[in-house]
Amino acid sequence: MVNVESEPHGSRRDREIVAARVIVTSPGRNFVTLKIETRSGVSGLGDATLNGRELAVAAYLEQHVIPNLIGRDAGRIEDTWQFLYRGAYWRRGPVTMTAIAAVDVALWDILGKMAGLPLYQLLGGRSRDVVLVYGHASGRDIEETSAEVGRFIAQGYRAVRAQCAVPGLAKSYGVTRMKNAYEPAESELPLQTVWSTAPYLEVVPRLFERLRADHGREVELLHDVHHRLTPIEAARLARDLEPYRLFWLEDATPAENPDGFEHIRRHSVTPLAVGEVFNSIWDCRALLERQLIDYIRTTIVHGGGITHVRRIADLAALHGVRTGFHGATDLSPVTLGAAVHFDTWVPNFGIQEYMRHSEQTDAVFPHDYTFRDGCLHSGESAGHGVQLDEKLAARFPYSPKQLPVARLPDGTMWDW
Ligand code: CS2
Ligand code: MG
Repeated sequence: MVNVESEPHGSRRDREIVAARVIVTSPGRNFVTLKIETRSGVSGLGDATLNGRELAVAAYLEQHVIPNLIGRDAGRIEDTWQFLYRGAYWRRGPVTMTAIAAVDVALWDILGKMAGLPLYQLLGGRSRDVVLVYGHASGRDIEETSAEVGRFIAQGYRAVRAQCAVPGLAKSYGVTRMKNAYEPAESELPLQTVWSTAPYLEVVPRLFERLRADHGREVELLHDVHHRLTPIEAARLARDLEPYRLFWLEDATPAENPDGFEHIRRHSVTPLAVGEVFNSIWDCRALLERQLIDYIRTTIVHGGGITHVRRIADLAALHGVRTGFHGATDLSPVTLGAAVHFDTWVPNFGIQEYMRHSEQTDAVFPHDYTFRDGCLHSGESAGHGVQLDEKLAARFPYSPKQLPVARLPDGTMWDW
């Protein structure tokens, strides 16, 4: 029988969860954070941000999760995960799995702080010293986009995602004139945008032809289709992009239909990335086991936390698939901090998305990860190394926002 009073990371009494609360703040954009406090005074943070559905997750945590946490042993991370997953009955889905993720990450943070170890060490230690990242370049035309890619290369990025405006469309996914990162949730009700595939399929190959001509073949180039093509259109684009050696083509076609990726694989060797909208290993399974993709993007905040995403990464590794975590600015620095530790450990690491948060966001979420020479470096603080300045957070009240929707020119509802 284990003497629980002498365990290395405090006693059972020290680890008892005595309080948990949801903090919603909007330093430039909405974030939802769960803070779990133990009797020892050690607390942990988990990100619970789901862009456009923030209050749904906050309510799920406050109404259905937090009452079940009080009195639990914060050290029983796996059992808490199983309780929240199996005990929900209505399992999976983005709201449920984001809520579970927030609890999971907060408990891993507490464990690290109690053990005095950084999260990557709790997972098994360093597999690498630095974490390769990619930045987001965009432009209103090919010329401007290429200049933006050059700016990222000049900042030391070794990998850059490139998105350019689609001729004839008023708004294009991923294209922003904002100084900071692209923020798609810009209105209380969904902005209605128009999408047209034909001009898109024409401009993208020309964009990457120009990028290779301007910047050579060494820099890693990525592109996000954002779910907008049919399988055969995606196959055509992947084939047309082959001469420009992309690091990956992302969300080429809606991934609820894994068979669609058979078409792409039949016509092209352009590497494929999918998964930011997935929230469990069951969403990923077919694509991984049939090796229909090359990078899995399902990340900690929407994929059930470290405990579950670790299982997804292991399944991916069995099939030669690497991680490529989603890292948009609508995932808080708490997720980025936890992700950099995970990326530092995970054997089958691929790349980490790094859309820089605003200075306002970074002030609310002080952290110890750093960017240098195209890579992120995890800090050595215990836990995931991200804090929350609650006093400052309180100065930024929630502001309801939703993601846009897209229709074809004839009004047909499409995928944004
Ligand atoms: C995008 C995201 O970063 C990406 O790959 O797909 O910016 C996505 O549009 C947002 O996270 C949606 O909230
Ligand atoms: Mg994406």
